[in-house]
Amino acid sequence: MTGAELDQLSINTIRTLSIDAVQAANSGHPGTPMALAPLVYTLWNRVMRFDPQDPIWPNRDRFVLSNGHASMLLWSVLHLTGTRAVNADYERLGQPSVTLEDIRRFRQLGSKAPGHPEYHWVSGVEATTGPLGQGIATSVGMAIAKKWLASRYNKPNFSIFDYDIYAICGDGDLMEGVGSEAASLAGHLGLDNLCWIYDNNHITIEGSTQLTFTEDVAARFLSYHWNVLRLDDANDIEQIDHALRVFRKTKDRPTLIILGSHIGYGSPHRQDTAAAHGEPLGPDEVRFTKRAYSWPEDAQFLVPEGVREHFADGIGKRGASARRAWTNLFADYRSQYLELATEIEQMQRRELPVGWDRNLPVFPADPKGLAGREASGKVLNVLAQNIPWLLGGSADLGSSNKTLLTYPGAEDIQVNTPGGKNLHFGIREHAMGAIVNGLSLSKLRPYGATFFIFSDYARPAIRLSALMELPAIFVLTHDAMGDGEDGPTHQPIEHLASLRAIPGLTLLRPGDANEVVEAYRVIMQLRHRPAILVLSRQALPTLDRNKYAPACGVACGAYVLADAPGGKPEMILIATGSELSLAVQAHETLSSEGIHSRVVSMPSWDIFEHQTQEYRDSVLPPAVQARITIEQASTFGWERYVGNNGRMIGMQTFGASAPLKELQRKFGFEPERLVTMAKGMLGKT
Ligand SMILES: Cc1ncc(C[n+]2csc(CCOP(=O)(O)OP(=O)(O)O)c2C)c(N)n1
Repeated sequence: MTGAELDQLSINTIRTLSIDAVQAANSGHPGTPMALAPLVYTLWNRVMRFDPQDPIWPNRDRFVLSNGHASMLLWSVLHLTGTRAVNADYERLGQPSVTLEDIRRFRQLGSKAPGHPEYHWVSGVEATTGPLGQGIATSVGMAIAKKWLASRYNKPNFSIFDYDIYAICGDGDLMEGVGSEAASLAGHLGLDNLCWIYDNNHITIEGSTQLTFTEDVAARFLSYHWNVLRLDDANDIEQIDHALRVFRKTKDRPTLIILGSHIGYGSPHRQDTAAAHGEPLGPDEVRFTKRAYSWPEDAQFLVPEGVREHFADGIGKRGASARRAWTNLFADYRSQYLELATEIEQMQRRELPVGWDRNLPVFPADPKGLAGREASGKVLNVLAQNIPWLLGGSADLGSSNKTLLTYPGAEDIQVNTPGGKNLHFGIREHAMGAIVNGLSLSKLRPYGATFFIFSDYARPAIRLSALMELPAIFVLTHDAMGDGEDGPTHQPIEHLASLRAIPGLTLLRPGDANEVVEAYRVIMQLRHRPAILVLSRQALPTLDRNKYAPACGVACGAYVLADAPGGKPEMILIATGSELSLAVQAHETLSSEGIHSRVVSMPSWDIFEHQTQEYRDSVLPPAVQARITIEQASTFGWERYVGNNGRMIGMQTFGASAPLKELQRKFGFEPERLVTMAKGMLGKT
């Protein structure tokens, strides 16, 4: 067989595996894999430096399938290249990542060929995709990360990081706002290691793009400072190969390849939306289509002889030799730059460097105190010096979020300073979330910041951080009514409840400056969970830790901050964040009147729920049913801690525009209200 014949056979194998898998699952999208098989084939077998034997080799090219509904493309190539599995401890396992049996069981429970690409479930998947736009936006974070890594670690004759990032996308990805936000930033940063290939097939689920998407995409991307290439035939692999090589030579700007394609290519009758989306072809169509590919009509899940070998000769050989060369290079590097090499190794395993928590501040008791965001800024500036690969920024609110790193040498990340520490995301919260994910997938330790209210704008990406189990950090300030005059558009209400509802996400709302320090201590040690730090704008009293329990209790999610004599309370006040000091004041008043209360500081439900039953009962003794929670947010969910007899002080409406003190009075966040309520509950009015 000639090389060209083997190319075609391999492409048709990807196509027919996709057709058969979708048919067997009776769900999924066969059309896009059929049309994009030549692209994916060319990219993987001719261009990408990826070693199927070690899919987490640090200098591999990255591949992101942003149109995740075409996941069969990925399952096919991972299978045909014989990509090996890796476990959670980063150990390479002998077994394949995706077996033919997995593909037969496409979209079935337990299969390593699920409906959409899932990082952490299937080795070789670089990012979880499916919500359109996320993949391409995440790829921008990957490209920023690569430039940062190269800037810090590459040395003369040691090109330790020189990989590229490829993302495939469809109309949906380019319609979604997050894709535009990210593309704009990618152009601004001149990310010439980033290539998006746009499947310009003029079709989405509801029909032709004439219905909704008639803009000039090329002109848009040119205005973003991208290089734009056009290919009119998605089946011409030589053209595709050439365009990918042009990308690799292009400097100073990212590349968009606009690929003209026809969905469901090769299916004689069904180049329509149904064939593309959510519908298998049906048995007759499958036969016609296979005939058009000169394929045995009755064969299913057929991998013809020579196809696996062809991949082994292409990506297999190229990837293995690239990795071998890199491994040797890294060994030499290690002997010359031990410290830097150690950093790279630690980073790959998501470990922290020795001394990562040295010089963390301890804040003295102070009734005037410090804003949560101020304390956070001080801690971040220490941590960022201790942990070279901790970096991040804000969506244009750095000076408000206090996330700007201000120590000497903390540069901005810009085109000419890709190794800086301060990222400026611009007013692009959604892209920020996805970019933070991309940085984290590249093993940096990133944070992104904005006002808590605008977590809504980043939420889809935050949800994916949790789904991917990434230790991303989101610093969200102005967490309640503290910026009173901005009014209800800026006052979060339901945000705590809604973010607490995301599985696998650790949310902390610390109550004073020392709790902020301890919150960071907890967050930094997370390796496979994202964290959200919810911080006040306004100053909060720094509690006297000689009088009250030490702030290290934060590590348990909730702890007894102030207690009744002998640890025998009649009632419990539970508070978070800015309401903690109100609870303490109420407790002092109650104590002076001989009422035995306990204050529980509960910065994190999630962490508390991971403690033993014994510990949880020691903090919230089941026998003490008189409980009040206080939090400047929706009370939704607090029922679980106050029980049937408890009371909740929170928000039932949106806030209002007024100075903070007035708002606190209007909405009942004053210690006197707690005292009255507590006495009422105990029948001691
Ligand atoms: C955020 C989001 N909205 C909606 C969907 C549902 N969806 C899946 S595929 C698709 C159409 C995508 O069209 P296009 O990007 O052109 O892909 P193609 O038709 O080429 O496969 C939609 C709307 C989704 N996955 N994500």
